[in-house]
Amino acid sequence: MKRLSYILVLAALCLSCREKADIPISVIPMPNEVTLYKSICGRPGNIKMHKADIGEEDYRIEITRGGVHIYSASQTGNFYALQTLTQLAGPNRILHTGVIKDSPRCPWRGLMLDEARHFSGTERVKMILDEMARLKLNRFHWHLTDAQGWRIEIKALPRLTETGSVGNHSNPDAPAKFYTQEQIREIIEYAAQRGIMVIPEIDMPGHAGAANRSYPEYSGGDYYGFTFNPGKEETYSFLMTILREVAELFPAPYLHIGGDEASYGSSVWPEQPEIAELMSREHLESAKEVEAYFMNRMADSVKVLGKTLVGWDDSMDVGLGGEDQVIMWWRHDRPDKLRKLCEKGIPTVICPRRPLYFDFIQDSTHVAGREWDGFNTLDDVYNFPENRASLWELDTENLPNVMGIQANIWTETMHTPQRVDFMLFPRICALAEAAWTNPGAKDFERFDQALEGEYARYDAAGLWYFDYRDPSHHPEPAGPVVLPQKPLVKN
Ligand code: TNX
Repeated sequence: MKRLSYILVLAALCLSCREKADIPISVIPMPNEVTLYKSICGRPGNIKMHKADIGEEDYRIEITRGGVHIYSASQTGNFYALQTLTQLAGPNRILHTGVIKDSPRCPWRGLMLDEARHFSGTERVKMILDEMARLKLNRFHWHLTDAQGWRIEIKALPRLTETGSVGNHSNPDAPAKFYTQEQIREIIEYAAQRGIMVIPEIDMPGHAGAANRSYPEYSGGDYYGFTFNPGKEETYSFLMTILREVAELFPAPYLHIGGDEASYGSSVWPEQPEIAELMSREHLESAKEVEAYFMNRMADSVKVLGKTLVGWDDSMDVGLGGEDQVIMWWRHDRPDKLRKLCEKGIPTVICPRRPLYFDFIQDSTHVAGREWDGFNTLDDVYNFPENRASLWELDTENLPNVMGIQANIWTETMHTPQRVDFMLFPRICALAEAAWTNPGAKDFERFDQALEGEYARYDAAGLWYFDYRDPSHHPEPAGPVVLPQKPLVKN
């Protein structure tokens, strides 16, 4: 009799362990499968790691009354499990028992930082990498060269940094700022420890102004020195010298060579003697065909260096976009291009201006930043890409062909660190959930609540973020709103 009642009590206890808990989950991005029970883990510090035959970035956590078991295949999976666990336990370090099974929606969860317009520097980049890692973002795309500045040391071509790193978008005479190769190695290592790959971008044939200031002999002849000269053989050797050093420095299998907006400078190409000669020799009829010739030669160079080419979607218009290349689709007003990429199954990273350009403002009261038929609010980023499926006539069946989702921080209007923070936080959280969490597990209300923890952390760290529910809490950073030197065309 005694024994029977003992068993009954035990069974009742067990049932209560299995009773599901309806508690808010404070993890960002929301894990894809979560079951939590009412009972509490008595020893949350007792964590055991196990090897499991699952995806590189996947993980499983089993929380029992006696401790925690983490299953993963790699250091990254293990790191992600620990991120989830820490956020789940919260400041009170309380864990409910249960099981979390998680794996990312997209393999490429990226953030791009433009260092050319305004330079961030090692400490700021490390801070951004820390925030990315916490949110399981895994690709840091580094826009290192543009018209306003050349920010990467190339040992064989010292003038690129001696001359090209002087100036920024607000002040052409601002002191030289660039990364030495040693600093770059340090950042790559810092990122790798956090599961983040660093992808360098050397933009060409346009956005080449800083390089052309340093070595004017390779300039394409347009007024702003915006393009390289595709008519000179020496230009190709010059660019190969740069790309060879970049390819050796960065372990990533990808090399981004830009390819955007060449038309801003290429209309004068046919008037340049070497380019006119190239055109007649190669039977090229227009600047566009010259651009195609240039991009295809550079694509061969990237291949010779053993890397996979990444290019902006403009490069599709000049013949790039093969199965062995990655296209970054940014022109949100050209959904036909995205449909084509999806249909052909070309590896694609989607980073459309709306809603994934973080230089766009996020509230109607803000003034310093871009707009285009509206602006990029937190929930617009959060609900991406499902919120664009019908506008772009995108068959969501084809979305699995999209390898990644990325947001881009263009820094023309971000002349202080505070402005970068303001444009980045908390939209980076919405980006992370859009890229990681399957649509069925997403819920803006839950996310909004989970942000409370992030706001507290930002406050403690002195990060200037935008809280849409209380815009006056952190007003848009004042200070001279620096207008672009050239009017911002609708690019
Ligand atoms: C377009 S996106 C650009 C950038 C600008 C950005 C400003 C792309 C490939 N080119 O050069 O910084 O717009 O939003």
